[in-house]
Amino acid sequence: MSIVNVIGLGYIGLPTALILAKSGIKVVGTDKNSSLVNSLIEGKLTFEEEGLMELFQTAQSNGIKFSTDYQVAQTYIIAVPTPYVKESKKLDPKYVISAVNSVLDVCEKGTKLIIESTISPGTIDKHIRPQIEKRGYTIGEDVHLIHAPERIIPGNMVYELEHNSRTIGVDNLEIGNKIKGLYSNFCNGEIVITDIRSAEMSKVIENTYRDINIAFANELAKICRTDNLDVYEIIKIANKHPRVNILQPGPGVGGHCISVDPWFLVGDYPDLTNLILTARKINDSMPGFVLSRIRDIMRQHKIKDISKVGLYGLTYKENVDDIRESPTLQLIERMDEHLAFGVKIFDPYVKSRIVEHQFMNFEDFLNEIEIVVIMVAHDHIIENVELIKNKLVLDTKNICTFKEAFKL
Ligand code: SAJ
Repeated sequence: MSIVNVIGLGYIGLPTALILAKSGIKVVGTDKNSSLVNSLIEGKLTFEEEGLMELFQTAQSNGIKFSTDYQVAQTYIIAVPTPYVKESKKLDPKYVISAVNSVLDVCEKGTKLIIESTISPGTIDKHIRPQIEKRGYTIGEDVHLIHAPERIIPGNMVYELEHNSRTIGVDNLEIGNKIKGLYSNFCNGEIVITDIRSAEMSKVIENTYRDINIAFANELAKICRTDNLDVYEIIKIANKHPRVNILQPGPGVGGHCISVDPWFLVGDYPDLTNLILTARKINDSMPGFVLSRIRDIMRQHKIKDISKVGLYGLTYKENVDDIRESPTLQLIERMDEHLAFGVKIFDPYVKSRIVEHQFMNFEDFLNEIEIVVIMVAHDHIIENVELIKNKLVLDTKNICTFKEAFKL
């Protein structure tokens, strides 16, 4: 049986490799980071995720292998990062291009090259096809290109890998059906076959849709604050309407997807993306809004020293250890710009020290502060909410039921 070589063993590649192996496929996971590969070989997971350990154990007993080398194979799944350039907001395809080149060095004729990484619409035509052709390969004969964007949500990845619908973008239906066959080994959701550009675009607009909807909730929070209305009560009532489903306001939008992908559209269609750009700006303004709420509370209670403020939560959302683009990091950056140094930080999911004044122990953290700002609704704080009742609390995630808590 031919193997599937999964390239990039991060948040998407690793669970994908494991679930393929669980379904009985021969899988080798490849990553250029040798310490990550060694950890996996030693049986240690590189991030925490519900159900991932079980999946890992099953994949191990089914013979999954990990390596820093690209394998000779018929099928490759590329799940490497696709960062964006901060200034231009455009996607930087360097890791995908480099992975494609390394695949071309070793692949068999007729190989199926599946790109799962999120890419901006047009990336395959603009960057990947020319690269393959430059190397003298004929697309459709030597190499078949596929874009199968992932859709799983951190915190519920294993479940969603099996149950979400998927998109397969291809140049021809025959290959599309083969890839559909591969994914249906573990995916019970509907698998839609389309062309590559539509697959690229649909992925990016899914995240943009969510960004816009979160921005609406955040704008409502600001409106309600001005008039001293309870935004959560208002959203709850509005959502009783059968065709209304407003999301929840919060301290900002983080993660490597929703806060990033809409920028690809803004970068590529600057004259056409008014709504999308405005939504991005609203969500990006939220850490600043939290900062102004902190200032209000400090003034009201005559607290002058910012080091009496503690931010609870560093990750970009609850019950994950991922800090990419997190609203708390955005907030700290803003504080630094305003020369407000010394704010205290705690997150039970972040085990290494990544910011100044970060505490590793919750009680020590509480002992140092007068104001707790809940930035992330980890189960840990929900379970320990009694411990912060004697503090001033700014609850940006609406988890506190006691009426003294300040809200967004
Ligand atoms: N957030 C709010 N209010 C809400 C919901 C979320 O402020 O009502 C915030 C979260 O706190 C977080 C951010 O938005 O900071 C994003 O979190 P999320 O849970 O909405 O989404 P992600 O970034 O973890 O995952 C998204 C998902 N996409 C969609 O829901 C359309 C996931 O399915 C994708 O696979 C993933 O992006 C990706 O990789 O593209």
